[in-house]
Amino acid sequence: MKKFLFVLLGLTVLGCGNPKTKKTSENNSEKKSISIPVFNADSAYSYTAKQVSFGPRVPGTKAHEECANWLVQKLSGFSDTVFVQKFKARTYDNVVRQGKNIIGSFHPEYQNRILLMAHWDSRPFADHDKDPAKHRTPIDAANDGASGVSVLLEMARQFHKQNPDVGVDIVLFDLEDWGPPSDLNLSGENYWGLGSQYWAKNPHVPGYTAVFGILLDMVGAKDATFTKEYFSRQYARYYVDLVWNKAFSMGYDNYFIDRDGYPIDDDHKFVNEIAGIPSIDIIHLDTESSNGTFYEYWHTTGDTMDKIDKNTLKAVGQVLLTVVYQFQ
Ligand code: AHN
Ligand code: ZN
Repeated sequence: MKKFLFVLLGLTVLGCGNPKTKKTSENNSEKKSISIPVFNADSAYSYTAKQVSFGPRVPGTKAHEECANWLVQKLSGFSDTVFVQKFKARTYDNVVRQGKNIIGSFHPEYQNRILLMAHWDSRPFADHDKDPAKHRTPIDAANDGASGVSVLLEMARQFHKQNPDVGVDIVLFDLEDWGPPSDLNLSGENYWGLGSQYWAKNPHVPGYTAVFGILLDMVGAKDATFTKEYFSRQYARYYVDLVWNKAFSMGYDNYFIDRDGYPIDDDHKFVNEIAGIPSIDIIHLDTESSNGTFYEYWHTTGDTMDKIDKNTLKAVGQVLLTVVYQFQ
């Protein structure tokens, strides 16, 4: 049965009560032989390309609206329940903007849940572009946004074909990337992650919680390096080790690096601090890049489709499918 729920400004329009019956297989501690689906990187790549084809998904634009409709349509085809959470948030420039968090749930009746997250909006400013004339140009956000969403959509497609025996929520945050342009030197406020701050204060299901969360941020570039981001280690060390050790055992130690990374004010920080769900960030950190912290084309007009490599999408997607299907 498909349910299609719209949650508008935090008000549930259609209720979603907890079903009385629980699947007896839930919380079954017996060891079962579990088959893990194969993550299809061609499919994930096509989902990245589709998002980029709308143009920069900047809140308030036609591209943003069209992409939202497409994401809802895709998630509706794969998950048991879809929630569209509309919200208003004030950006650094004191303008109140409309955002839409888009959520797809699998086994909504299960207590045991894994939270999977990415942001789907595009940054309105290429403030780290080497050409200063482009510092207010919106970005394609192929990697910084679309890549994480595309991995989660391909995972959703696999969940639909073969349900994992755990509840899963895919949360696509809006308005992550409207933080102040760097030349304004504004800091110290929570200007980033406006969609995740809203969701953490107003989850799509009242009282929602999950065992742990995983945020994907810039997971599509060639030769990406995912070091162990600081807040992830502070709040969810066990899950950092779980994911990284799984990646090592699968031969993906060229992407998942056994080294500590800087603290990043990303969506997972709010999910940890406000919602209290231990959450990690799989984020492309690179201290050798020209920006000194992130992937080379971060917040530049160069964050385009040609930077996306199927091998990276595959590594992240296959590791996460393994973590989800082996979870018990
Ligand atoms: C800051 O730079 C403070 N936060 C970065 C979070 C982010 C932006 N991830 C992707 N785009
Ligand atoms: Zn960004």
